[in-house]
Amino acid sequence: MKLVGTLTSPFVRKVRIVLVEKRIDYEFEIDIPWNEGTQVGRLNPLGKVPVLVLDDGEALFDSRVIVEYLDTLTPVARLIPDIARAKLQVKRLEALSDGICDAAALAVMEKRRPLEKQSEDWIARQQKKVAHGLQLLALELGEKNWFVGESFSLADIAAGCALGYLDLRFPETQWREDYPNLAKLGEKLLKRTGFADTIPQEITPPPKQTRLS
Ligand SMILES: N[C@@H](CCC(=O)N[C@@H](CS)C(=O)NCC(=O)O)C(=O)O
Repeated sequence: MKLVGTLTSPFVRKVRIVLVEKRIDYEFEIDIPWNEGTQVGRLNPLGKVPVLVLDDGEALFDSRVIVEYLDTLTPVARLIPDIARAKLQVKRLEALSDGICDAAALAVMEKRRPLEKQSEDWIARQQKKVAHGLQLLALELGEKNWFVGESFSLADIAAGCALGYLDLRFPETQWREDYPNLAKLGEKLLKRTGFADTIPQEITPPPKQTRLS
């Protein structure tokens, strides 16, 4: 299977981490949907990454559908619990973390527009969602080791990706100072290969086809 995405997207990172945790081999194709010549629109009419292209050619999107599918492929490292209530908690926290990323990305895009076209209100609105989202994430984690139950799950992966994305796009966000419990979780997550190997960076992409396992 082939994953199409960028090195900065938190949604792509979530999928890459799930692939590592589940020990699934895949090919990674870097395609930036904003660039001229992007092929993303051929795979996903919404023009967004990640897209997972299955061996039979079917293209899966978005990241939540992809990770749910990947979790069914092998019993190695189950990331979404079978028990309905726990699954709901994991998916809710994933939605919260993804929502933080959506709002942060919208604020970034607005800031990239010419100054005279930018809306301060719009940026403030998105920043408020990020701030409130972080507040709830910290509350939900409390003093626990992991977000749901006693074990690492997709909720921890999604939250870690949101925190990493804030470091990339809003390094001035004081989430570590404001929420020491999230800071502790962030440190713990970075000890996992999947997280350590996918820290988002704005760098020149490597050659288009890269074999990863
Ligand atoms: N809900 C989607 C969000 C995907 C998304 O927003 N991807 C961004 C990159 S971070 C993108 O491809 N944007 C291109 C565009 O909006 O045209 C998911 O979870 O996969």
